[in-house]
Amino acid sequence: MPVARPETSDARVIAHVDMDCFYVQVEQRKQPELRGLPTAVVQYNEWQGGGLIAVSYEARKCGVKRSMRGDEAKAACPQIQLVQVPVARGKADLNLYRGAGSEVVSILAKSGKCERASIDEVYLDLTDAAESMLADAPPESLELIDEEVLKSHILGMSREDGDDFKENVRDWICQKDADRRDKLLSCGIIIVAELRKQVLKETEFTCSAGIAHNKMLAKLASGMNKPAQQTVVPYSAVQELLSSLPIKKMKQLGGKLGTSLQTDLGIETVGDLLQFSETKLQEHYGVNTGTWLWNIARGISGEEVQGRLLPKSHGSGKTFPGPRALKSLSTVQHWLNQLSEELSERLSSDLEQNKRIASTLTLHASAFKSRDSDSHKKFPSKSCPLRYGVTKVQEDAFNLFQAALREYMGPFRSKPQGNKQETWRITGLSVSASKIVDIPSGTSSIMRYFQSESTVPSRSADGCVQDHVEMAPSASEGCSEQRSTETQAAMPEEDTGVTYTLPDFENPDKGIDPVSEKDVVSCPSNEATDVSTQSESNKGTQTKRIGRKMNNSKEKNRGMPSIVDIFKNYNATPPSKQETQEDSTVSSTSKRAKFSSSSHNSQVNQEVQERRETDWGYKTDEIDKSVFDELPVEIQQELRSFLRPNRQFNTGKSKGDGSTSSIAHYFPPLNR
Ligand code: TTP
Repeated sequence: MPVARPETSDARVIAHVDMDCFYVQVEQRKQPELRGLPTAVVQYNEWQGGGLIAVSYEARKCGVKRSMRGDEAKAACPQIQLVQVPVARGKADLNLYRGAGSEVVSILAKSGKCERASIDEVYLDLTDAAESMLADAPPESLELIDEEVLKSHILGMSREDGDDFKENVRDWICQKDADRRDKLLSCGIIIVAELRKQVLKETEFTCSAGIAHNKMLAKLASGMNKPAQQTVVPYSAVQELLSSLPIKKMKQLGGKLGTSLQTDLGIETVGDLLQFSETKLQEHYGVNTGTWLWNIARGISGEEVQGRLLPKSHGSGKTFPGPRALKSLSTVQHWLNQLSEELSERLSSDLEQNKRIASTLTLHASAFKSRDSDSHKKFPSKSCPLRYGVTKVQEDAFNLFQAALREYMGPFRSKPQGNKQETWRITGLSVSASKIVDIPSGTSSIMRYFQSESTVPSRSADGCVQDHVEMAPSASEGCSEQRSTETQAAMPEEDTGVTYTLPDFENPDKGIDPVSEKDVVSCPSNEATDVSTQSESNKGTQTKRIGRKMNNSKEKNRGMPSIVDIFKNYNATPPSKQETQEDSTVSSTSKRAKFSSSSHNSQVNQEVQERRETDWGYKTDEIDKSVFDELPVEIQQELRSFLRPNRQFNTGKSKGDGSTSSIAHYFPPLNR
């Protein structure tokens, strides 16, 4: 079925705000003597002066580029100031920059719906604010218009030499007979200029912005005039803008899809897509992608600004290019421990500051096989339920790695550690935490519980290892705060420390929900190394079941619910009576099989089912009863009242056989 097509008459006012040479500005605020000087932030390793990751506009004027190394930058601009990125755990520590990004977000968020898109980018939906301004104080009624507003670039407005440019801008903004869309944009221009001034005043950072009727156009516009400027895309200028925009410059068309459009359809600019009917595009690229392409050719995008001020996921990664590639399990484990430690730290502060918990841990790695013809095989990404606590994250990350490695090497090729024939090399590692949800209000003391690792029940969780297809359409858009630098990763002897190339996903259809793309492989995390063997033999099936040959006692321990599960339970849609009854009798394994067979289900259903599988799939006798007693008394009380509403889900359910199903049912009857 074709996707819904947004109205072309849509008159939203969307802004994309992008900080200018962000890391440089953060460093210059720390060391004001660097202001105005050509400056660059470099990775911490010393090789050839380190790779540049942010370059000031003064340095850019001297020909310095981000693709250069420190030594090259010095050759191009001898007076350049190179500042090293902060380092922790042998890798770049981006906390300083994350904090600075948050300062900006908190200022912008006051103006309307705000979406933090990456460490230094924000989308704003200013429609309400613009409509209010239009109703109360329309631009044409203003006596004074701020200089910053008058410096705006309005696409489609001619800039002839000798014109009084600012006067032209004033006329455009104040025109009485403009259509409503342009009038709303004029209000947007005034609001954004004011916001940018406020950001500068409060943080000392300059930023640039794009203002348009949708996110796609606003993002395109924000990069057109930098630094410290804003660009507007009136509805009437959209076609001209797209007709000259190289196809690869469009978000999500930088990769394979863009290449296919060039080679298969002979398309060079986004405007060239106009020659193809929607049906033709759908024939080539499928229904959703075809419609999406048809829409973008017309500047149509229905993507909403999400009200999200916090990152959607957390990630910690490092690359090991060239001779630095990792070649033994012990070095991989060392680095995974470092990355997991950083990730855990960030999860803890997210929990403490924002009362949010993440529920999925994912391992990505890039690798190659030196003696293999199959060296282009991708290293599979793996996910499992996230258990809080540094050592648990470390343990699970390493298990995921081993599972992925076995799959990567194939069942008969994996060589024991230390064997000279070992052929794998790891050039990038990252661990990330996703599916982050708010903890319901009124559970404040639970924070302390999470913070103290030692109090977390410490048994192995029921791991659910999954082939992970993607986290988000792009690292940046997904706001995982990791940056993709393929060029840097390709450099010899690079130890970037900062960046790690996440999977690149150009196909917009795949950007909807990673859950739907997963190839679920379930096994206890401590048996994750069995994954490859088992999954190989199950090729072609949607769901691979493995590692379930546990004896009874192991089976009992397996069900140890983490506190995260308890929260999930609370958040989950209550299952119907029938479903709950099924849960009490059907093992989670067989339910998985059932879920996997309903391939017609929608993505949403898959997600809900997946949640239920985790939330309601425990038999009472699978739950270690000591878990509740391990909790501090105050938490027990809190949890009791917290879980009480769930009791009613089970009313009417068969009881008395000792196998009633849900964790929620298990917890309330406490005698302490
Ligand atoms: P960008 O917004 O891409 O660039 P920028 O802010 O430095 O410069 P511009 O004014 O052109 O927008 O990236 C934001 C920050 O992210 C950047 O300052 C440093 C960091 N970064 C990396 O660490 N590695 C990368 O590959 C990129 C592109 C950015």
